[in-house]
Amino acid sequence: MRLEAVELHLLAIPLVRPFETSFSRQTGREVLLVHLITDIGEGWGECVAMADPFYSSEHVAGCVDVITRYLTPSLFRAGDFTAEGVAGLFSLVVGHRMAKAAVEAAVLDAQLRATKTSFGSYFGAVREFVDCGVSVGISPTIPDLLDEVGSYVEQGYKRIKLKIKPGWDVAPVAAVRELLGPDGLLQVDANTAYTLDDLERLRELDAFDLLLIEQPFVEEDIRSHVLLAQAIATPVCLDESIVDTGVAVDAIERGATSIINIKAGRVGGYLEAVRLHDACLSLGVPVWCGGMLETGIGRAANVALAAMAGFTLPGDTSASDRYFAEDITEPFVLENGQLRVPTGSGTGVTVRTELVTDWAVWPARTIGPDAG
Ligand code: SMG
Ligand code: MG
Repeated sequence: MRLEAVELHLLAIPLVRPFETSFSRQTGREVLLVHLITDIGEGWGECVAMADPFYSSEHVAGCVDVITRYLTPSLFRAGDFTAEGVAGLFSLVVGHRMAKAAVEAAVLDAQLRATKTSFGSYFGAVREFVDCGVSVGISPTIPDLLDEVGSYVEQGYKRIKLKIKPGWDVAPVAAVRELLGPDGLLQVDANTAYTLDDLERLRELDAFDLLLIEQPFVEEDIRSHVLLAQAIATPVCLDESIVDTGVAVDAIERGATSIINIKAGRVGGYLEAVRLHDACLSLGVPVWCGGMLETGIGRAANVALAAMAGFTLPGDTSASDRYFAEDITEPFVLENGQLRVPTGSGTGVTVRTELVTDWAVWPARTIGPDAG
């Protein structure tokens, strides 16, 4: 395909309830969308970067800059390109994986719409529905937390993930384990809030039969995760640390992680996410699909990814109404704790352009051939 223009849209969407993690409390989702216009048709990609660089080093304003000054110009320079060639065209830019992933997703959407192929069939999806978990933020009190978890259980979610941090760990986990009973699937995510000094505290979590503990230590610190994995019974799962397939295989071989959270944005795109999935499958390492409070655009692609064979654990692929009263595509609705994998061309969802305009933080920015 040949690029004609890239339009960037920045939206602010209110959340139905605040989402608190070990690093921030969010009341809205500021989300960057990439709308690609090419000679074979159009595509949309969602950028998972947050407004602030607190989850990882990327943030929305940085992605806007990198997409405008580097990534889009490299597509114009390429002339004729395919989704499979995008990562190579972007390789001169170090890092900035979330920015790269958003553009690559838009290219893939345009390409697959033109060839009438769904993301699911392109990825090699093996299921029509995916099991859904839900990520539950830090609550003001344990009764508030139990109310929230109880409502998700009622809605049918198959797995609960609790955000934890020092001072909000053993007590909430114990209370939720009691609520769920011994068979309820439960896991925790620390978003790097601990150090090895907390090892004894983290070992106390072994009493609650958790599926996994996600990213207790800073992303660069693989060694401490190895030591923790040797010292506790709960499986360690890396999220932030896993920036590509090579890092994942290394972390697995060193014993730092025995389960992987796959987020396409964090690893630089859906094509790298598929490679990571394939590597984990061949190593016998279970994977699950992470989430970044996506709108319907990113959620559709995530659900298609999660339909691949190696995604054997429920993902953070919640229904649209977990975060948003209204989605910018047709909403994803839970059916028996599952989401249906879209089968239409590309992501299979339609962007409600009137909402893109209504929720815009600034007017759409068009990047043409003379940028960069
Ligand atoms: O999309 O349901 C979702 C969010 C799931 O907890 C979630 N994501 O570390 O896994 C994670 C976090 C990152 C975003 S927190 C603002
Ligand atoms: Mg995480």
